[in-house]
Amino acid sequence: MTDDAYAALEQLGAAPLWRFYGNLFPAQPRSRALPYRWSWQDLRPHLLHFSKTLSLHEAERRVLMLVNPGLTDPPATVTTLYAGLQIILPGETAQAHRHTSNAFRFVLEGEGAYTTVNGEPVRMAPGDLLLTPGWHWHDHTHQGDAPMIWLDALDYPLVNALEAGFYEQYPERLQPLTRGADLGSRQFLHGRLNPTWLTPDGTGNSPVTRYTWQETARALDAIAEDATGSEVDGIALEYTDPFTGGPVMPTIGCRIHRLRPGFDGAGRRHTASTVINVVRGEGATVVDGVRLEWSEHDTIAIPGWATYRHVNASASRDAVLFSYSDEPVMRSLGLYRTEPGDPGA
Ligand code: 1HN
Repeated sequence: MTDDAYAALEQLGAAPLWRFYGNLFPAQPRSRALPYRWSWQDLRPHLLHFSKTLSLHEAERRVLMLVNPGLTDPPATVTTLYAGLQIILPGETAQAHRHTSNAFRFVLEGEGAYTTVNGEPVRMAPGDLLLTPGWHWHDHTHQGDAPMIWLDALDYPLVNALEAGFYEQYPERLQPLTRGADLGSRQFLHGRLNPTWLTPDGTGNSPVTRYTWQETARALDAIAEDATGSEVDGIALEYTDPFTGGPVMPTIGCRIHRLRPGFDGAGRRHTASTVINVVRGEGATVVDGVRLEWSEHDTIAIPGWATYRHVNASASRDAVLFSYSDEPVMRSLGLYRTEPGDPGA
């Protein structure tokens, strides 16, 4: 065919498959996301700067988005997921709203703030994981005496790609408190003794509003001496929905990893895209030949199908990583694949 013949097709809203085939059906996924590290030490002063110069009446949320250099429009951290750093000052409140995206917070610094989720005040302390399932009203209140900083995670890149994003602002700044503090967490505290009067809400979100660091640390400590762990991910525990034993959200799975002193992990890749925040320690994650050195509260992007391995740089101290990924999406759609590999470098 001549070029004219191709031009005629375009006018008719048609295209020759043979010119697109390789891109539409690559032999394996090629993520647009890049391996990347966001430095806590470099970003924290900017958060503090904006906390002094921008009020929470000017900005609905005071958040620095962690934008992957390969995913700037629309901004995302990995292809399906977002991460941001949020700061709130003593005495401040952040306007109530809700969206269909599922969200969670992982607390990095400070105490004395709470998020209200559908009427329940959920308290925040460093290392806590707080869930804000889709379409739940949420607002933040800080009653402590120092800035409070947390990592926000949302699945909006996925939800927007699926064109399922809805958003609504609450008619008042804050919603009324209608439930006991941390009730969703207290009701399932044991994890193996569930309230008989409650049933799952059908969304695939865990009913636990707050997974406290205290409980997480206790779970890690209980097996500190003799757990085998994974040669790739270290002693990795998955936060679970007590009703199902499955991931905490339909779109996002969360884990805590302890890498023993000197841990020198094996390499692996999977179709799930992953974001990591460093709870403590120093080390490196090698991703497709790129060495990402990390220390406390740095954030790391591991694109889907990128090969990675973790290293704890210390011979005497643990490293602890918090991770989240879209693995539940991949699994529920039958798209989860994994294999061992060597990331090089
Ligand atoms: C959001 O609702 C919060 O509620 C934080 O604190 C970050 C980023 C994108 C869209 C919604 C929050 C967000 C967000």
